[in-house]
Amino acid sequence: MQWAIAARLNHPWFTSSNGLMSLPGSTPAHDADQRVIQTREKARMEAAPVLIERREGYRVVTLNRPRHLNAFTEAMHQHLKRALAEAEDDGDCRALLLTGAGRAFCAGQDLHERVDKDGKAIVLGSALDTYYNPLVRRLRALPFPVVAAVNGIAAGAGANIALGCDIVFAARSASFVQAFAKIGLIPDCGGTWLLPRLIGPARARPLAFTAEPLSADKAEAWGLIWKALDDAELMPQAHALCARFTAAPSVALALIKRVLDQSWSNDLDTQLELERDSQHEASLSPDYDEGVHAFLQKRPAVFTGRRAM
Ligand code: T3D
Repeated sequence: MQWAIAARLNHPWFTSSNGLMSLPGSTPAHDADQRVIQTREKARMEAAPVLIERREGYRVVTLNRPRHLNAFTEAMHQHLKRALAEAEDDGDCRALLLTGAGRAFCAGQDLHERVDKDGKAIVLGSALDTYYNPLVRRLRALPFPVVAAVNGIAAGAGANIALGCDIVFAARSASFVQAFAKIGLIPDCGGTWLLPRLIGPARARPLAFTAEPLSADKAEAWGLIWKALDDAELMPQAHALCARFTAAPSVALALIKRVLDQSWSNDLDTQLELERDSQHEASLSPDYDEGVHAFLQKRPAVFTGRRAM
């Protein structure tokens, strides 16, 4: 603790003449080793197409190809797939924050990977089955809220992956572009399903036909996203929401996600039956017992997020 304070105060113990931090008793050789490790770590972080940060009770996943506006490559898909699987397997993870590095959220498929060695555009058959469709399904199946913090432009698959998250915050400088028609494709990643349902066909059609950008403010006004925020507010608010979910009754939240998703294709009778069964499941969780007792005892509830014992 003392060391941390001294470091912050730029104590001579910790700051060598070259500006690198050194611990008491460290030698020039040790400093050089540290420098190599730091440089390697920095290079590894810069090269990783997806960054994962573990916070108390939730994870932050950052699409990390800023020079290419975080466009999706095969490698990025593989890293993202692993990041989501690890988050799902981590019993302590109760929310996930998805964002992009640099000035964009994601510009969709990296089009450099869509040209073959003869310079011809690659014909798309089952390509979506390999990465995009499983990705959208995986995001929907995660048993906790996925919060998108759309930090900049979200185009093509990038737009629809953001919109497929549970809660979408967007910076006021961000925009959503159904870029597909510009390159002779149709909206994918669930866009043709989600857009008419969220904003109606009268708005979905021109967005898809023209590929015109939709501002974050308009996206909020149209009910396409939860909130447009001042740029400086985006990450603090997204983190605050994820932190809040870490103290939430996670079993109920997982059920809410599933029941709301299934409502899209259920009639009322089927949905009522699903609500009955899911409510039964929720009531078996210790958090329900805690919630009721906390209310009756006029105190804040302390949820554990545990399943029934
Ligand atoms: O293929 C399948 O499996 C089917 C699935 C398809 C899903 C899809 O996502 S299809 C749609 C693919 N995405 C696009 O068509 C969007 C292409 N990008 C743009 O239209 C524009 O870049 C933006 C509107 C997103 C942003 O424009 P702007 O002016 O802010 O930036 P920029 O200058 O165009 O881009 C900056 C750099 O990122 C630039 O690189 P450079 O020239 O500086 O070396 C640009 O080439 C690169 N970049 C942007 N988007 C992509 C990209 N590189 C590869 N692929 C991209 N999608």
